[in-house]
Amino acid sequence: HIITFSPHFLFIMHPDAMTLLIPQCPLSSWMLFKNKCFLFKGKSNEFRANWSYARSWCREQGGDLAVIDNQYENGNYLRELHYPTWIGLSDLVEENQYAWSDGVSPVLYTNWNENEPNNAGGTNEGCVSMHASPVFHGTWNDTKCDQAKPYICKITFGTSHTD
Ligand SMILES: [Ca+2]
Ligand SMILES: [Ca+2]
Repeated sequence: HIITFSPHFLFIMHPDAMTLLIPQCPLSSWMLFKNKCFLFKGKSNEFRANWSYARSWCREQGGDLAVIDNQYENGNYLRELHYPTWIGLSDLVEENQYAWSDGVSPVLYTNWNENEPNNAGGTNEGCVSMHASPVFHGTWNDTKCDQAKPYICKITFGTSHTD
């Protein structure tokens, strides 16, 4: 018997009074990966946005831009990566101090491409995207925040975003 429903967990009361917690993503378009739901927005060219808009959009869904914590997780996104794609990392708050846009996740892992981050051409590149080209596939690049790109949102279980 289903007794209650929350955005992220389905609570089921087993006949033997054993309660099961089954992680649920908010909509079927979100995919469950370990303790996160993620949504790849714009992968088929239908929609692209600058980094700030992308972050706002993800927050409106109750999440934030993607946080990537390890190589395994980074690899999980690559199957759908066809164009340089925003993730939640930036150095907008303090130059050269890269932080995740949810404001709480520590930077546990980075996958910079060779010679990145580089503020290319002496410009202030502040937002991070994943390369989609065959050669640099899945590596990270600091780039200009006002470029329109696909993006990845995440919702992490056990946290809620308050802004
Ligand atoms: Ca920078
Ligand atoms: Ca760069």
